[in-house]
Amino acid sequence: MRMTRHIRLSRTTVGPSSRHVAAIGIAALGVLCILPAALQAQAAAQAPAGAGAQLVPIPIQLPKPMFEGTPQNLTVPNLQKPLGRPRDPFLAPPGVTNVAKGKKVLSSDMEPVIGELAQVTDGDKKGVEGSFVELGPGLQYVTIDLGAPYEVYAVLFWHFHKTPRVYFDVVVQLADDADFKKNVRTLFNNDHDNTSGLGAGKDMNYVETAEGKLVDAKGSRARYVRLYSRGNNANELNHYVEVEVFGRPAK
Ligand SMILES: [Ca+2]
Ligand SMILES: [Ca+2]
Repeated sequence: MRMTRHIRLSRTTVGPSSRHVAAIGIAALGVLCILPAALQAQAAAQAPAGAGAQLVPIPIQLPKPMFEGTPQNLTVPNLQKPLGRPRDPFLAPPGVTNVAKGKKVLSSDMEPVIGELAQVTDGDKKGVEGSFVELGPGLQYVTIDLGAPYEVYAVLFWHFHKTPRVYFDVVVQLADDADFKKNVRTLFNNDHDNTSGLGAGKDMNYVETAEGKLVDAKGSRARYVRLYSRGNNANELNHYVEVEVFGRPAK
């Protein structure tokens, strides 16, 4: 359901030629004019009351891809098929930006194997050596303190994109407190067998690319964002290139 909405939106309006960035804003406006009433209602429901129905693409800036084509020989179960084209624009109310940039990062591994926790929100999304932080083996998390409550529309993150990889038991949560005890909401969970004890998730495994993984947060109010993982198909370690949180200050 979470992926369906914006895919349907853009299929309705945007053909193959819409990949041009310049056309996105116009296309988004067009969407709202020609969408069937049901879809318009759906789009409006994504925005909080009083925000109006006009949604615009969130301002995503992607790093340079480090590899091309569909990864081969990845024997990972429950693996999402690559889209085979750029991800559709993700729509949110105007004024939504990456509010995680430069914000404080906490972790289950406060002394990373390689790099520093600050790299999770430093704006460097390059896939090269030196641009990711490496956390220890097994289940690890990073928590981003946004510093104040925000309406969160999307969480976009890159574990590693130097080579195609799949990170395991990826769980993304929002909460009102740094310990994740108050008002915890799970946005994404592909730990289908509940190895991590956070509950069994129904989301699929996916291959890391320069596009990152985008998770819909539906405008939920939160100050803290946490991402879990449990190693990857190449080793037992956990990595982060960058985490972006698209939101705006909560009223
Ligand atoms: Ca970074
Ligand atoms: Ca698992």
